[in-house]
Amino acid sequence: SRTVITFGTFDVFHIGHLRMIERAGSYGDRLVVGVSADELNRRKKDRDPVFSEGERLAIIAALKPVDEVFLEESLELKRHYIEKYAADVLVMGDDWAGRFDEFKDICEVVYLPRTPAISTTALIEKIASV
Ligand code: C2G
Repeated sequence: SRTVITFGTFDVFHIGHLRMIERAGSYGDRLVVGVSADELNRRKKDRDPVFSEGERLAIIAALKPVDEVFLEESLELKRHYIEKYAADVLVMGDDWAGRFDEFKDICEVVYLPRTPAISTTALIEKIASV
């Protein structure tokens, strides 16, 4: 059996997130998703997520292709998470292309193209302008 791992914030869940999770799942038969913690977002982004980590985690856990979820507490723990969940494949959006090549010694690393023209930031702007 093949385990796939992917990571994301998945804030204001949208079709681009769903497509990524579905495509990630197709690379194996067990899909594990690391949902980035509020504290991790606070460190790497200019705004706090709209939905809390508990809410984002609950949404991802309820998706059909997802077998297991956990909170991603730090970007530096990727190797640890890959090993802990015995992932055979790491799937990431191509906005991260090349950034996780260092893990090719323990798993396959795949970058998939993002769904064009949709993002959480664009959605927030669209809603704010209604
Ligand atoms: N995504 C996509 N198409 C979009 C928007 C997002 O395919 N239009 C994908 C991203 O490429 C990513 C996943 O959906 O694979 C989650 O996106 P984000 O929540 O933006 O993830 P990010 O904040 O980049 O978190 O450890 C890495 C981080 O946790 C990744």
